[in-house]
Amino acid sequence: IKIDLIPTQPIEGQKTGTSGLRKKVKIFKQENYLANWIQALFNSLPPEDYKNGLLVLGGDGRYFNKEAAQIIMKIAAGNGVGKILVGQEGILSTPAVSAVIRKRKANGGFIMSASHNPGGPEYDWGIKFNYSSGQPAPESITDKIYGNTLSISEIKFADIPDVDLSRIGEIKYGNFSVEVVDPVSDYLELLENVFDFPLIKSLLSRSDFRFVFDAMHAVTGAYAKPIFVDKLGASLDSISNGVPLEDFGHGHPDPNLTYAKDLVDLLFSEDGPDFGAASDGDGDRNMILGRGFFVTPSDSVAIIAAYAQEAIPYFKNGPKGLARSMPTSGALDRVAEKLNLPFFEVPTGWKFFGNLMDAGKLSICGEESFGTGSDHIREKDGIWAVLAWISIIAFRNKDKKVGEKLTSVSDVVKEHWAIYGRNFFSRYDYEECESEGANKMMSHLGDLVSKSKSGDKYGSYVLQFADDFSYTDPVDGSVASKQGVRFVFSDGSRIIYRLSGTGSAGATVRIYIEQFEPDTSKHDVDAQTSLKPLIDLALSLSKLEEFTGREKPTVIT
Ligand code: VG1
Ligand code: CO
Repeated sequence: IKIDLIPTQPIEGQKTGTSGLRKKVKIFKQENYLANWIQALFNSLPPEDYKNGLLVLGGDGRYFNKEAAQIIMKIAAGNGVGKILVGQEGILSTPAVSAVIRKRKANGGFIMSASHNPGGPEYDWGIKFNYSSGQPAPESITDKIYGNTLSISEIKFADIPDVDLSRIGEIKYGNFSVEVVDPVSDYLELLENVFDFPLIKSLLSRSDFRFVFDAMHAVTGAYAKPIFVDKLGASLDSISNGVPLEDFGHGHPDPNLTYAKDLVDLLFSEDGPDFGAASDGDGDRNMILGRGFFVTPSDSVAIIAAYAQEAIPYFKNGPKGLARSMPTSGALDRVAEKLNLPFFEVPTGWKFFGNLMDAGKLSICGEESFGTGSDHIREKDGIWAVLAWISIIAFRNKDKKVGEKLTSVSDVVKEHWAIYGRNFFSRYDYEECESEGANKMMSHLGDLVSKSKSGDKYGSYVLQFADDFSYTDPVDGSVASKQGVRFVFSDGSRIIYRLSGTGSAGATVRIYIEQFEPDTSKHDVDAQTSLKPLIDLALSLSKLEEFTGREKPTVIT
């Protein structure tokens, strides 16, 4: 094939954040914006990692993906990639990309998504590169890519026609080829090996159990029917917003109490379903709801870990180790302790779990940000989390006859609290603040940290320590510093502050608040009520209102 060498110039600001490069669509549409980044990526990889190699390509179906897919395929071919495996119509969820990379032994893959950020011409687009074991590229690679975006001078475009992504099959262009694959089959096959599908089916097909799944018009729309309905016996009307749309139906595809309001209202309505779940733009997040009950993601991963060995065949020998991101509550720590398992606390972002999994030290992990997953792949996995919960509920009810009272989601969670204690947790997000104010607030907090000492009194709380979290990867020794300011008190309560690394405009401040309560009689209190004193302390310590002008958070989870 003929390769055109197109001259270009560096473009500022192409640094990747917590999860890939995310910007407004308008920015990505600037001439060579995406092409520069893709070429910079090839300039950063060792040639043996892609020359004549296999790369996977897919995305969440958002606006601009189709155009972007053509650009990526042409540059890949121009740089000597042998073959691209792409989901039909460019669709592959983030967990599916990870699964396909692993199953097909690909060198890596591209995910076209800005995850839970809204899509459409006025909103966001994003791209992420995953490596050969299916994990998000480590910072050593993304830093190199950024460096190369600042010195790039030429893009290698293969002169091939646009590829028809609507039809499954392989198309050859000289020594380059594109294979269009079904986005669901490899991923589904993997899930069938992880879970006990007949057990799940036994619950989903019960007449006295009602399941609902909200795909939020995002990528899991492509997976929900084949998996929940066709394979597992859920009824077709249990799926809502099940068609992926380029703008997610004007929605904000983030499965939380604010943005998945319809689902929440349904579960909290009289005679609502027994189980509700939702997933985000690219299918890696999940929200789990019972009737009238919200499972916090921090509790969710702890409960999945506690039940894994009994309810999920993949873990029949017990999980190898557990891990959570730093701001995630300590509920999982208690399970690790009880099961006597290795335990890790990593910075925010899934990329930090991959090394531990590759080294055989970690099986189940999660983040408070509605991310839960395991070492079956190297990404968090929304549908996996839903199936894990259904497995738990099915396991608890497998011998019950119709008419007998079923053990519910809230029963499972409350029993867990009774055994382990409850880690009350909440996160306050202040989206799109002025960067200047947010940065000043963080440096004010940095000052507080450097002046603080153990034993200091903050109202009724006594400080154990305060720091800016730093992580040394136990596998490769790499260090990630400045990962969030935390104040940890003598009773185990924590206040954590971070700036988001996934936004596309301004700065998003996140405040995480946690307090442990061993006393069962206090477990039924609403988290906001129980955490009120600590939340007030978090707001006054940071002088948030003074620095950002915000009186109220955009999102509370
Ligand atoms: C957020 C979450 C983080 C998550 C990341 C990617 O990052 O806090 O836990 O891993 O999004 O999730 P930040 O830097 O904005 O806090 V996703 O669904 O966008 O892949
Ligand atoms: Co996501």
